[in-house]
Amino acid sequence: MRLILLLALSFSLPCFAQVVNIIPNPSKIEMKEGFMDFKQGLSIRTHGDDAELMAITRQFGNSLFGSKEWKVPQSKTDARLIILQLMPALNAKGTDESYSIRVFTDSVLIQAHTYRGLFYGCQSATQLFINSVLTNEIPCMEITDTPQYGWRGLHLDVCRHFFPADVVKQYIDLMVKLKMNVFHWHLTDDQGWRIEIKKYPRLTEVGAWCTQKDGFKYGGYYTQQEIKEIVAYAAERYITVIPEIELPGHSSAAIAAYPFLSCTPNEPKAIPTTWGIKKDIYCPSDSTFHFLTDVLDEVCALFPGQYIHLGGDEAPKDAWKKSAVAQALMKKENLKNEEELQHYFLKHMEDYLATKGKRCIGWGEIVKGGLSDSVLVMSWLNKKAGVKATEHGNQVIMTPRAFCYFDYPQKPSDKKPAWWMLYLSLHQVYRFKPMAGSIAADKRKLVLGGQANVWTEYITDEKRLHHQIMPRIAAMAEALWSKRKNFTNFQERLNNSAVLQ
Ligand code: TNX
Repeated sequence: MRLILLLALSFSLPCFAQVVNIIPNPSKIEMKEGFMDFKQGLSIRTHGDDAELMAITRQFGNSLFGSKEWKVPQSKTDARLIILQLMPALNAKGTDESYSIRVFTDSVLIQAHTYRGLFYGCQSATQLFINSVLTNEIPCMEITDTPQYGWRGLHLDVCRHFFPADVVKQYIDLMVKLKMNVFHWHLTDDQGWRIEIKKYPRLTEVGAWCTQKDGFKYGGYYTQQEIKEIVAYAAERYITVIPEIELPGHSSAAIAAYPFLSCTPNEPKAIPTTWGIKKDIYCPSDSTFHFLTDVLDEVCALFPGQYIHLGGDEAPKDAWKKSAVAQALMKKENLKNEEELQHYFLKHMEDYLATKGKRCIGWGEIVKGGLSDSVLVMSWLNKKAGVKATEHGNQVIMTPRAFCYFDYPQKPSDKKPAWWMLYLSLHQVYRFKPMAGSIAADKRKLVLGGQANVWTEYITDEKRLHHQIMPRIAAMAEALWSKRKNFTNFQERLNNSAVLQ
């Protein structure tokens, strides 16, 4: 019987997919003879007892034995062993994310060169076991796995609608299961400023709240303590958090709190309750630069990662055209137009970040007014800005909206919430290839990866958030991690996954 099953496994893809059910699909799976049955339970052992290994083991135990799907009775004597082993290698980089899993009849060996790799091995093993709880056995096999892209991001806009810290942690939990490693946290926008800045309390006293038509005060923000906790929570899970502090546009909330930031400080200011592109943007004045460097001081202290995202998208130049301050600065710095002024603005902040050892990210529009050498470009309208940036030698993240915008409806039967939105099917997300297109072969290494963006104009609560990301996030994870792709096979693994329900 087992022999027949094994033969079926080797020759039939759908059957294979159900037995070795891991998303994202590992690079290589070699089936071996025999089965490991774990009806008597499993027990995790480690080679070594240092703190990081222990933390990984603890998390592995929680995700496996703490899962509501796990109903295997535990026997102390006959439990099968899962062994975690770090295998440092001389040439392995700290960023190495690869791992291997070997399933023998009586034990499972998870090995990696780095803790990060070991952590990912544990994620795959969790899926392997939980998806086999009906039979309590898995075939012997050898999995070797390494990701295609090093940047596998997921973004969340907490400005248009606010999501409390525990929802953010659940979001991170989902990323963990799918081996995603960058959480891009969109913390400031027109409709809300969501990060406590001690030096400027009005940013959250005023800027985090808007008064809706019915008089209801809507909003919220994260205290610095909450932010520290989330950053640490993510770090324990090998996820880097990248904060986005938008400039010079999408800044109405900050301007409502501190009108001196606008080129028209005496005009009435309010936090908008409508969506779209707003014309009141930061004025390129000394006091704005001073404010922003103060803000970035606090931001840099909270986020240990290498990158800070400074926005740069959708900044209409109407206010600058009419502003004496902006025009005088253009003249002084010999800038030809307002796009060059935006470049100057961003470069000023980028240079400041560089003094703190940080690198700056900007949305695709920043290629318009001239590119600095070190800025990382996030190409969102399509891939053109990204391609242009690679020609200039800059690193890029591809996140074209036709593949990566999870605020778009999943299918025509979903209510279409806004005129600008296209449909984005599961299949379309799965087809996403960050490197495809007209990128010269020698520039391809500049494409670090991709990410899904979740703008929340129409995502009002946690339930809707879940609806928008599931299951497209699984397709994105596989698009970014796996070299072996097959949509039918992916759908089958997805439908049979107990871990991703
Ligand atoms: C464009 S993507 C925006 C956001 C909107 C989004 C809606 C980007 C850099 N800017 O401000 O929320 O479209 O899909």
